[in-house]
Amino acid sequence: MTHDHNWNDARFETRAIHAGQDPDTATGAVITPIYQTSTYAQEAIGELKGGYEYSRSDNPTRTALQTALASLEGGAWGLAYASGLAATQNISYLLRPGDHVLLSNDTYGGTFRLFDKVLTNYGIEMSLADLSDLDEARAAIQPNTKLVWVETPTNPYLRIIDIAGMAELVKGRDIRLVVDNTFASPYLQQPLGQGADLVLHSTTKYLGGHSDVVGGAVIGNDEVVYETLKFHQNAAGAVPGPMDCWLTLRGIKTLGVRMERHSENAAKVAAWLSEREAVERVYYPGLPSHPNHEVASRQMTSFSGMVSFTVRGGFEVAAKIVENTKVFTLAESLGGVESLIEHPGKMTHASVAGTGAEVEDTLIRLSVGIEHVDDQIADLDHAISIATSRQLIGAATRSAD
Ligand code: P1T
Repeated sequence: MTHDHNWNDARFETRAIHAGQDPDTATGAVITPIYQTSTYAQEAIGELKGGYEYSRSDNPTRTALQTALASLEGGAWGLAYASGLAATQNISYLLRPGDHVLLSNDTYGGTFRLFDKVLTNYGIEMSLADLSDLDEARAAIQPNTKLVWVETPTNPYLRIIDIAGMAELVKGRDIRLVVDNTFASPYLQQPLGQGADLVLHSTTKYLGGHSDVVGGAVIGNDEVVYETLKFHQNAAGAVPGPMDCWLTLRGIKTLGVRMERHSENAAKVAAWLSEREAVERVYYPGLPSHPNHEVASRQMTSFSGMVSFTVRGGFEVAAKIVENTKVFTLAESLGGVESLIEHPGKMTHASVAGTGAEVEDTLIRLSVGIEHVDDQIADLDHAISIATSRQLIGAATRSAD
């Protein structure tokens, strides 16, 4: 399988369908085949037929995915991994003992756990700061800082970090700026064009888009970094299987239309929640009241499908809401066509407990899917009324005592 045509001049939606995905040269198959093989016949010792030797090192279905990912992020290269965290681990191989990593204080719990509980055992130092505040970010950079790890929008508070501002801040220093672009997807935001050195994805989310595969990716432009990461992709071996690569490619083809609808629905859900008595605060970068709305409007083309909110009445009310929706399934993860709801404090961000980066226990996170928005809103309305009417009944009973 070869990729003769360079699709990089085509528009995003065209690249999503064609980049790295030319018809198979061996058979004409229009859709990239799942090369379900671990190894490849050699003509003579070390003489490869089609450039492939062993599927941990390379596999044609993975090559197609990597080419597509690079094209969508506007990078020179892409590398795919078994999960988003495997991709994060791979980037950590750029570090040496004594190096320091600065992370946003609002970051996916698993990313925080990898730096805090695993990489610190190997001499990597880390600290947290609110990177949506550039002055705080500047003050938090240390002489041994080698990576600044930006997630934007952040998980779960949907803060926006100014990518171009952060790039300016690390310029001229021996620091790499990594942007975890999972919540936005390359359709809405392309960090390399705004000065980031590397882009990371949990392809499990919007890129895969159907909650049927776990994967990760790193995209960049620097060839020396590529050689190091590519070496470790093979040497450490956390690679995705061909079926997983194929599912991710299949998802990527519809990324543009899905992100349009995710964003449209989430904007309506966020506006509706903002008007509810039971809702204390809504976090959505598309709301003009969001503190980073201006930065979001500058660096994203729309605001994606993630909405977080806090409720009045404590943990009990939050728990009742997440346990009483039907269109929104109570589950971790995000970015699929179906809506999900979760309690970050007890679920995705349980690993930040006791670290100072905790989330409120009245916080609920929504991954707004592409079902009809009226059904999504009716579902939330129903769950909120169950949760709050129980609270009212409880209050009435207490006052009658
Ligand atoms: O789950 P995995 O594919 O390993 O990706 C980790 C990851 C990395 N970055 C971000 C921004 C993420 O949200 C995640 C995974 N997040 C969830 C499972 C979640 O529900 O938030």
